[in-house]
Amino acid sequence: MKKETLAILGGGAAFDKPLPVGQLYFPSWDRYKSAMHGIFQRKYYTNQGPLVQELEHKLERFLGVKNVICVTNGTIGLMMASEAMMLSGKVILPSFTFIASAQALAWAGIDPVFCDIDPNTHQLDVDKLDALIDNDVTAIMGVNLWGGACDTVRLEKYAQARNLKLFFDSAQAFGSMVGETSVANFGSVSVFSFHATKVVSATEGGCLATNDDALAAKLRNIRSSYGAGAPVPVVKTSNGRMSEAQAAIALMSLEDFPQNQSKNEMLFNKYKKCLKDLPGIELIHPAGVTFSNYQYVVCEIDEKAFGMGRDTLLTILNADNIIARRYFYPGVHRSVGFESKYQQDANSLTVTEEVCESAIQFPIGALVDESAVDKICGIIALIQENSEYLNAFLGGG
Ligand code: T4K
Repeated sequence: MKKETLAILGGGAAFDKPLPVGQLYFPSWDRYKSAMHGIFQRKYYTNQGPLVQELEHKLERFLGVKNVICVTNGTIGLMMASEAMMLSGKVILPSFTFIASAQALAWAGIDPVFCDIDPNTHQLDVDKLDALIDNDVTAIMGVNLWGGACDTVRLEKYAQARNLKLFFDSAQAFGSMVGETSVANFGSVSVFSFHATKVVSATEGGCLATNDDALAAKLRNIRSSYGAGAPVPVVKTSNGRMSEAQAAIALMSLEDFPQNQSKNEMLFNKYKKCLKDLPGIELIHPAGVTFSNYQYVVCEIDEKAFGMGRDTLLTILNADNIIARRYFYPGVHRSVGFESKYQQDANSLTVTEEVCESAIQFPIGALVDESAVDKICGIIALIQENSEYLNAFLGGG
């Protein structure tokens, strides 16, 4: 391949349509029509309808937990968890996460305290917690990233020993397992996202999974629905109800999870093989799990060894319709609403700062196949071979 074939240098885009990073599950039109037909026949759109109930039961079995509470999206799930657990004061979480993790705490009136991450796994670094603990810290929110998990077992012991509450943002870890059990079985509650980009999709959606019946009863009341069961006194309620249309898609997506997971695993391994000899680009493996949804192909770009910075690479790939993304940038501690308050944390978040500048996520999921991965990796190699020229062309580094 010659450098002139790159779209940024005037060649045609490598892909006719944008190739995104998300799973983007679409069932066949016939399956979709038949699911919608059922909803139309029942004349029942929302409020703990039969499809939501079926989904909750199936998820309880799939995740191996006593209670699943389906909700409109993962963010509201995190907000509801913060309220139901009666969190107060400060809660520790990583800054290297989607902003919704911290925003949910802010909505519940909590002060987020940001912890650094492990450079090899990108997961919360348990060794850095001690320095952040004071009398105002009441809980830890672990975030299970990249289809992997933070050190859930160690975190449970750590929280228990200090009488801290513990819960998990598992938005990116649906289906992933720690030892013999799903990630849902750690902490008081685990929150999953069923956003369209996630391995199981309800277009928008999410769920909370907990083995604590009293907490589940509270969560159902906070969500507000006919499925709330016996009323439990809760100060704040919300509308987190999942609609029947969302549940219909989620049921199909859950049924197809095994095929989608194994295709993702195959594509992940293809990326691994194709990128292994390229200097300066390191693939991050889903950490801390015995089984992963393999829905995230995340690499770190070492600017010196690769010959080009992450952002320049991103610009060139995007021109070719390879819609790689720089999740997460900036770190939450540098985002609007948190930056002035948490400026001081930058010094203690050295790994987070580095990874925010070097991490890049590549396309995987329903719209990607083996030949697309070959093509993407070929283009990355071509970019590297011509990094000096391209840097000069784009005036970057
Ligand atoms: N905690 C963590 C750790 C999370 O990762 C998330 C969500 C949450 C909490 C909160 O859960 P939710 O409240 O979202 O359920 C995306 C997703 O919106 C978000 O769900 C996800 N994490 C986050 C990491 O990424 P955006 O704004 O970057 O995504 P967006 O809409 O730009 O889509 C990504 C790519 O997919 C684009 O190239 C466009 C393409 N796309 C997207 C959709 C929805 C399509 O081609 N078709 C589509 O239908 O946030």
